[in-house]
Amino acid sequence: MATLGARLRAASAPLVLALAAGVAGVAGSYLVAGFAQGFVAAPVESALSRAMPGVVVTYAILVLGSLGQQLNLLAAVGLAVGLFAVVAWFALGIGRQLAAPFVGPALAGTVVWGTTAALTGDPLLALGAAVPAAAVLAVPAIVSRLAGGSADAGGVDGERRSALGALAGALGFGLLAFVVGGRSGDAGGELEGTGERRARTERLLSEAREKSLDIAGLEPLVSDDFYEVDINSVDPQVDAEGWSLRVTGAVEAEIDLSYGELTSMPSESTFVSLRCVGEGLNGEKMDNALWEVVPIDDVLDRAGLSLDECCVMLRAADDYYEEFPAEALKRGYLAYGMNGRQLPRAHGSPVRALIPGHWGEINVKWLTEIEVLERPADGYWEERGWHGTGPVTTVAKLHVVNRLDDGRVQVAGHAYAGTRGVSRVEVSTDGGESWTDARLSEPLPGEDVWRQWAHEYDAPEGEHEVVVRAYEADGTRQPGERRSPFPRGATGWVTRTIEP
Ligand SMILES: Nc1nc2c(c(=O)[nH]1)N[C@H]1C(S)=C(S)[C@@H](COP(=O)(O)O)O[C@H]1N2
Ligand SMILES: [Mo]
Repeated sequence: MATLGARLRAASAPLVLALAAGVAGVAGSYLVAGFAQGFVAAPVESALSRAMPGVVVTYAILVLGSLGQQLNLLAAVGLAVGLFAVVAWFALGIGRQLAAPFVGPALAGTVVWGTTAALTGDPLLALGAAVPAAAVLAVPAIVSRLAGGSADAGGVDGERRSALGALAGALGFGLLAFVVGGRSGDAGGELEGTGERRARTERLLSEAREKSLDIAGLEPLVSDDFYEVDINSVDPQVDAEGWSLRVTGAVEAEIDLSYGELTSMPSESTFVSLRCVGEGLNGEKMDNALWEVVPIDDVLDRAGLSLDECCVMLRAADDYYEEFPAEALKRGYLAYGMNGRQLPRAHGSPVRALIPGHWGEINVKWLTEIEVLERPADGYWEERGWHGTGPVTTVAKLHVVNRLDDGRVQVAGHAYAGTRGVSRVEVSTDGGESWTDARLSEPLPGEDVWRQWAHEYDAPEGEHEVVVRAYEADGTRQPGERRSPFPRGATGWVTRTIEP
């Protein structure tokens, strides 16, 4: 008579095997697809983030930051493994009923293939999930064949051993897939263009290098590492050849502009800074780049369109959408180059919108459609409670504290006021009692560009508090009132306690 323990062990074998198949299926999908749309966890993750209530997403953004998105991706991978495991478990059961050892694996493989193909829309890459899942399930049958056909060669323990072996193998395969599948093809390629354009971007980029303050740890005026904010973990991959921008809705005649048409129009190289409405007061989601752009007004003019309605809805290949006043769009750009190269995939390749002076969220990446609306509507983030379609607030950030060799303290950061421009930054080293002007980097050309500031001072005895605040071009001082990022962007003066 089998003991209870043995029975439990017998029952656990198919579960372990099913789990192994789930792991192998997800790993195989990643191995063939990489971190792209064909990876089975991608559509699951995107569905998860869309289904999440606005308050949860907002909490995740404000409290967890980018960790929130990583957790979401982890949950999606777990769900995909679980889904495949359930499929495998049922298929194994059916195979057992029929006493046909290879029916279960074949059935599971077919269902995993169908599910993955349906989720990702890629039947060929879906084989990458189906084959490893089926192969893992076939392991015990193969082992028992090799052991001379006697199904209970190893008995209950043998079955459990081979299930555990399959799980170990699947985890090893997962590790391999993680290493091999983690390729990145994200950098923007060479930007085609005349020598004149290349010379122009080179000149502007070197101007930015020369004007950057030489301070250890301070990001230069053209960001080395431009922040990314996306509603999905996996960025869409939009082919420039097949891309076009449609202007639809309340227009006399629709526009359909191809990539070739756009890039053959006269372009400009312009510095534009971006900042995310969801970042903390002294957060790091604020950056600057040199963009290759065509003014949206030129595109509308060419089509004989005058935008007379109130608003526009911009739509993108990742199903993102944002609505804002048509007036802001008319002063905006279509960007297809970044820092002298093609727009990288992560920043919206092949074409994104740039709306000077406005929060990042309406700078729609992977842009596919501009719909002209007769009345206001809510965008993706506004449906989740944010109000991030307006102009940015003014801020001076404090990101660098250096001890100089001569014993002085050096503090530095970036200041940004959108199209209002930064004219001055003041620093206090006594918690706001007295103020001194900071040094500023020379302004870069452009209507919407940040500046760097720096200040050196003799460290007082003991702990002290440094406060920074910016002034706009017209002399307006940055408001001191503290406000959380939610829902319309953080305000207040950045304060930092410096230890002796
Ligand atoms: N299609 C699309 N566009 C998008 C987003 C997105 O998730 N999808 N995120 C927006 C947000 S919230 C910000 S702050 C900026 C960030 O641009 P970046 O990733 O190039 O820094 O892109 C905006 N455009
Ligand atoms: Mo954002």
